Amino acid sequence: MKLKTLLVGLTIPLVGYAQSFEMKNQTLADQDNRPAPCHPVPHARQILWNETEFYAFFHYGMNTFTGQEWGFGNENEATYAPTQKPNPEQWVKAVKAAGMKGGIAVVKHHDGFCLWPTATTTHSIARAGNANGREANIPELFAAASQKHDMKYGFYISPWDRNSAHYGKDTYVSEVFLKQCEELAKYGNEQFEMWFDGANGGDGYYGGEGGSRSIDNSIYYDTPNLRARVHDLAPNCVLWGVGGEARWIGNESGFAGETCWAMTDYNKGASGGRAENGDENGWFWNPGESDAKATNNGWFWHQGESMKSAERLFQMYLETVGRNATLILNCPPDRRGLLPDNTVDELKKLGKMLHERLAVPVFGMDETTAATDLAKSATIEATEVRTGNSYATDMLTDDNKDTYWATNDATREASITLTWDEPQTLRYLQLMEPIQLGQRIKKFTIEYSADGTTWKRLCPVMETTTVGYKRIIPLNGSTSDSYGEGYRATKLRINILDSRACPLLSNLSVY
Ligand code: FUL
Repeated sequence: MKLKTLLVGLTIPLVGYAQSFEMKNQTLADQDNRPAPCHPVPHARQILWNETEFYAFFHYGMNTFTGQEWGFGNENEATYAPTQKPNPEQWVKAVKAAGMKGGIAVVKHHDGFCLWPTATTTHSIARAGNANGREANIPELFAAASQKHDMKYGFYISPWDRNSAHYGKDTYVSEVFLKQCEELAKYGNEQFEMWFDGANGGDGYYGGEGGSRSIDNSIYYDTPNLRARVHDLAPNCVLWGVGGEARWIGNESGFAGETCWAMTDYNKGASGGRAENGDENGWFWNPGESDAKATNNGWFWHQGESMKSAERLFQMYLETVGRNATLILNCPPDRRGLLPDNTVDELKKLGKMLHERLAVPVFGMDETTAATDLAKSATIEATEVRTGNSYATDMLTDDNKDTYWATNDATREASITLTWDEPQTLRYLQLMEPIQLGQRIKKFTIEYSADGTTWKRLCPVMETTTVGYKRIIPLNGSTSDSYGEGYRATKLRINILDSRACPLLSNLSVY
């Protein structure tokens, strides 16, 4: 009886949160001796999402014209009047030059104003103040530009709607919000993420009724139904935040914890306790996304807007993408519906840095100017290689995320040593786990040797605990001044000291 109750209790959240708990062949029956997955493991769409790594956020809409950050919902639609025809293709090209792989356009913020003509409300561009506004269907143009430039894309649709008379009632969810999500899901089934902010309730215009509406985020939006309906139309679209398939990293400053698990414990709240760190024992695959501003002011464009420096943005990249989170970097278009020149320029500088320091492929940059991956010219040896054909250390440098180095099942500690014939200058170490088999590594250290016999510890002040989808360690231990002089070395050693199951690594790069 007790067991039955327990099983029922277990089944509900697992189904609800789209986890894959499929049993794989276990070691003895499997001739390839494939390591068993260490649960929880991501859904295939969550793996694809993780591979997007670095993408843009475009906050643009009614607030761009009122100068506000949170519109009340009573704005006259005619206030939305771009001085030129908005050009999302310019946005997409600018962020591609920064090494980004996609973007999310805000097409409805909390004020409820929709940047596409929709059957669900009159508070939309259909009543914009000029033809530039009325004729630019932003999701349609953004989707087309992203497809043309081979960039992933998705939309931010605020669940909280301060304009709608229905908000707070059941009719809002069934007749407005779900329908809007479905309308947007139809702008291309290759969308990678829908962004559902957690801000909700409180006061608003609410169709003229005003007052305050309070809802319970965890049940009001009928999330299981929302997930099913969006996934029918866009199967690889991860529903962020309220959707429960990826989590907020817990701050808007552009950093994840040095320890960062992709799992959370739902019992500790929607973010699963400390969102910056995740939870080693969490039941849900709920990976972290860090939303941060490239500018110094609000999420929306404001007069006199200035950009953060490329060096500061590079630091954010190291502290998010380099710590097993994704980075969604906000670049707000102005009243012309264009990214300002200073944004475009700084993004270009960032792209150059990522390319020259970490070999990030950047459109328009020559491969010969990319950082050299020194792991490819090293002899790599491990203290142990799993019995079987395909788990040797050469899997670490074959540029294939599906192949990996592995140890035998009982092993929790192992070292990997890279040796070069000539001394090399080392600055960054990048490691990746094959997350389709779960996140495993709990602790590691890094050492180098200049003469090949004596060893010195690198970056002892950083927590070198988790790896996950991707970990990038600046070897001098500083993310703000990471490039520096580097270390002259003939050997580099990574010592894995603990792991949730036998350790696996799919990639090892050194720059
Ligand atoms: C927040 C919103 O309330 C902000 O306005 C912004 O859209 C940010 C990305 O998410 O929670």
